[in-house]
Formats: sequence, structure tokens, C-alpha cells
Amino acid sequence: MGIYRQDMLKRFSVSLEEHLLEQFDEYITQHGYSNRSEAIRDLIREKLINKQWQQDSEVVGVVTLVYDHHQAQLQERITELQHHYYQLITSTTHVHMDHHNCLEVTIVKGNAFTVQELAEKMIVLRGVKNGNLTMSSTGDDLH
Ligand code: NI
Repeated sequence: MGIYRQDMLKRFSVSLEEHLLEQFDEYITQHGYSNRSEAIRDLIREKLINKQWQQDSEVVGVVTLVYDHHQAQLQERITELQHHYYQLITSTTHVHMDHHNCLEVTIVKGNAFTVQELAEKMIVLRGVKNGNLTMSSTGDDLH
């Protein structure tokens, strides 16, 4: 576990082809960034977080499932998986979307590979209409 650090901001300059810079500025406008620095910071963090997930570091994530609760045994299978991987699960929120559909959000924390294993097992369950894993991390201890 890393500790929160308020690092000093350092400046550096970047050389970029004009055409690439134009595209980047368009990207910045489309995404509502107020300046290039903030956009570059986010892109770097995203890349480094992806790397953490590939290296089995300690990560946090959210597994989102949309499913029809009438699907035979689906709810039981989800619960079974959640109990099997209980050490990874921080919390679960269930929303009844309409007469048929449920949204279940599971917040997970642990080693990246095990978290991905759990997410995959949940997403491929028969009756899950949409499932995904949002991967994040505190960004500490990036190597
Ligand atoms: Ni429901």
C-alpha cells in the first residue's frame, strides 16, 4: 500500500509534429480539458494504471453487470462467485432497473490478475446482457 503523496509539479517541454499537436488540441477541446498539461497528466496516469493491471499489482476496480433475474440460477451463481472471492469484494450494490433487469455493481480490491479472473467469471455467466470491469488504482507505487 502506498501513501498519498503531494508531489511537486515539474515542468518539461515536449516536441511534437504540428499535425499531431493539432489533433491533440482537438482531443483536449472535445474532452473539456482546460489545458494541455491536465490532458497529458491523465493520459500518462491511464497508461501507468494499465501497466499496474498487467503486472498483478494491488488495484481497485468495479465490475458492472446487467442481467435478467429470471434467468435460471443466475443470481445464485453470482452470489456463489462473490462468496468464493469474498476477500476481494469491498461492496456490492444491486439496482432493480425494471421488471426484468438488474444492475449489479461490485467494487473489488486486490491483485490485478485475481480481480480480472473474478470479473471474467461473472461477465461470461449465461444471462448477463452486459458486463464490464473498470480498472483503476491509486496510482501509488508506479514503477
Ligand atoms: Ni434486481
